[in-house]
Amino acid sequence: MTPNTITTDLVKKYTDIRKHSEEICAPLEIEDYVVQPIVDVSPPKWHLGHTTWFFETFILQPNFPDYKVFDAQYNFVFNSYYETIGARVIRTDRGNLSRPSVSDIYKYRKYVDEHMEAFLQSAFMTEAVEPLLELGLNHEQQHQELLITDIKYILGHNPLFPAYKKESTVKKEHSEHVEMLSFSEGIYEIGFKGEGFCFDNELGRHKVFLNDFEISNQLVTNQEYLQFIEAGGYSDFKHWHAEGWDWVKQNHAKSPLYWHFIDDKWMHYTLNGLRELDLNEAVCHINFFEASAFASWKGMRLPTEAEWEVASNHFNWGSRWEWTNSAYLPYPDFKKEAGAVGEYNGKFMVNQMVLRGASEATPLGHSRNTYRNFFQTGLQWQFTGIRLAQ
Ligand code: AVJ
Ligand code: FE
Repeated sequence: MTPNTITTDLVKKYTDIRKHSEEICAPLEIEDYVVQPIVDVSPPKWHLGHTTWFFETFILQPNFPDYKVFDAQYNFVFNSYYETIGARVIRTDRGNLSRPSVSDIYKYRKYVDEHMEAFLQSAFMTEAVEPLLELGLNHEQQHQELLITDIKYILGHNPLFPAYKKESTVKKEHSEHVEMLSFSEGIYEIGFKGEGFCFDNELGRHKVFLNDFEISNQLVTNQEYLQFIEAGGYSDFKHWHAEGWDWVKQNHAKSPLYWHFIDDKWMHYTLNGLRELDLNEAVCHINFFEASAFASWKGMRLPTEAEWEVASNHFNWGSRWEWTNSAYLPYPDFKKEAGAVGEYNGKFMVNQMVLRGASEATPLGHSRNTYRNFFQTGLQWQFTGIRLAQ
């Protein structure tokens, strides 16, 4: 490839990924862009601004001479958690800001995109900037998934249960054949290897010892989860962690998020609106406590992230993020990068659990079997599911 086609490919990759975030928001009404019903959910307009701020702050400002920021006040509004970059609006206030308006934020995106396109075609786009550009694009893709989960929460907690989009015509495939896959004890290697992008938390590749284990080739279905509910799973402390049982009691938890028992039927909110629960579909929107309690009730357990990664070439994955029983910790060789981007993943390596796989909300091309997602134990709003091991 000539330098010119490399540049054209880069610009195309940039514009395609940036456009996709706006496509996700296209079905929204203006009011949908602004609300923050819980602290974990960010207003869609905030995601659109924050991802733009990321390119402006980490690429254009340090690398494109004479670049002028779109609005100097936006740093305070769209900095998520970078102490290196300075003060920011507290997270719980993201939904209290009627300004910048949605239309201002779309103007901000356009301004930054025009400058990014010029930058990518300039001599300032050197090899040294490539990792940051990759990080910026992968960051945008992470927020595309968050946009979908947050939009679902916003619409799914509105008493009108509005649909985000019309029913898709794609038939869901249910495979019936459930099997426990066996693996022998031994030394295996996990962690990212090869070409292409990975996040710092997937490095370095290292050896792990695993005992004999079995892991299911299928995710737990709504039907199986319903059996747990009907067997009194939410009213018997014995399958729950202490913190999990506290969560059940404090929240009067009785079912996964978005489930509603209406007129003697289990319904659930989907992106197409309120629908009857499909019993053959993989259970979704359960937190780590629920996943663990279900596994315990079954007399099984959740896989560790190493078991999951070693086994992952032998089953289909990608429709749900799968809770593992591994704490989100640095790999033995983990190195925190210098500067603000060192805050990207490393500082969250406490009090969270690892999820493996991907989900129906994950953008195409943004999954790998070494990808380490992570969330706190009580959170249900991501597209999470359960795979059993023993
Ligand atoms: C990896 C999904 C837990 O939600 O904070 C977004 C992704 N990192 N911006 C998160 C992320 C920086 C991250 N998760
Ligand atoms: Fe972010």
